[in-house]
Amino acid sequence: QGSSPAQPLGRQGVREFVSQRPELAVHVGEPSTASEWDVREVGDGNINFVYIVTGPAGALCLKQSLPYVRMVGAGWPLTQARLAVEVEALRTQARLCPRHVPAVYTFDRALAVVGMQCVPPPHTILRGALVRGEVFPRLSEHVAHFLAATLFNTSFLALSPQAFQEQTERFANRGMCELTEQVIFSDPYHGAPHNRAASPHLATLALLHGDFHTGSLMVAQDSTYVIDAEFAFCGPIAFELGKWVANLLLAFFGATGHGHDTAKARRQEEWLLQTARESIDGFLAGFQTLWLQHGASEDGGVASASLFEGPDELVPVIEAFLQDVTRDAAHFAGAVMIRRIVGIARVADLETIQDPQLKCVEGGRRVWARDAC
Ligand code: ADP
Ligand code: SR1
Ligand code: MG
Ligand code: MG
Ligand code: MG
Repeated sequence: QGSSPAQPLGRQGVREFVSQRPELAVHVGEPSTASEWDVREVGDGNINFVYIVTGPAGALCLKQSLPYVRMVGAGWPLTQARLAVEVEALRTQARLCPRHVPAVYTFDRALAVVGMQCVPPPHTILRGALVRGEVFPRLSEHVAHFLAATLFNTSFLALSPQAFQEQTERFANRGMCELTEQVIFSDPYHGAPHNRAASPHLATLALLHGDFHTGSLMVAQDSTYVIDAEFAFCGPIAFELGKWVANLLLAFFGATGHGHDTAKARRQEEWLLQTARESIDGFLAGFQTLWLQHGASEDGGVASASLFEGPDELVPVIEAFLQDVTRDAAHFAGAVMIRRIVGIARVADLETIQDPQLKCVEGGRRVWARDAC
């Protein structure tokens, strides 16, 4: 749990934290200029405090985990070990996919604070941009690349059994998995006789980002960063894909509710569906390519060459595997959409729609609100 303070660092605390650490100060400015640094708390997530520090040499992002869920307060304790998991996951993802992951500069375990690369403007959180009606032509390509590279290379297909076991233990992330089980698979169904439980086959597991939704991506027209990996764990690949598609669909169902002109909203709706399709198709193609490439090597993982005669034998196996993953992703997507509508942590895509009638959608079309809405 750690013994770090239960208070946010605050602006002065941030200045002190950075100026005492040369590996951080180098990104902001000489410590002697610290009193002039601009410090803004920008945490718009549900869980942590996040500061952007700007000085003469540039900007830096600090993320601080307190021992509770920010949106609820001290009444909902949460392990601070989540930040160590986030740091490990960001480092693993940055190794596999450096273009789309911010670099970690320093991690203070005792204080539960990480200093990392500040994703620069004009990058902005995808969910907010979607509410503003924006589209990002290269997003599906970037997401497909991130998903294929991180999920294939951390799966049982690519790693040796020993390495996979070690990764599973390192990313047990028990407290955060318990939170996910509660808020996605249990709470929204109170009163139901039992909760859904996933029982994936071993090979369909990989190191997941674990919270891969539109609030965890910072986007610009030509560039994408994936942030906020505190829920990382070795889990079903389908969960990652399902969360992503579910959040694009939530934006889709909200698109006509934000007062944009009809043509803009319709264009965004089309782009959202296309992005969902293309990012999943791109992931499937990328994952298959990585598997075939891996099949030509002998280094660890059940995808190694010796198990199959050649591509003729291997391709149908890959296709069947990915078909299972895709089907499970659709099931997870349903659960994720339900939790975002009825559970804690609802989303701006729907919550910011003022007109209750516009919140009622059916099959992508607005319908007249009924009493039940
Ligand atoms: P939480 O875990 O509470 O959801 P996040 O890691 O998602 O926190 O960060 C909250 C907000 O802080 C993000 O929505 C984003 O605006 C900002 N942020 C987080 N990491 C960075 C970064 N590396 N660079 C710039 N802004 C960031
Ligand atoms: C208390 S639940 C908070 C939620 O926010 C995060 O982004 C995760 O999705 C988590 O389930
Ligand atoms: Mg977040
Ligand atoms: Mg988070
Ligand atoms: Mg979700």
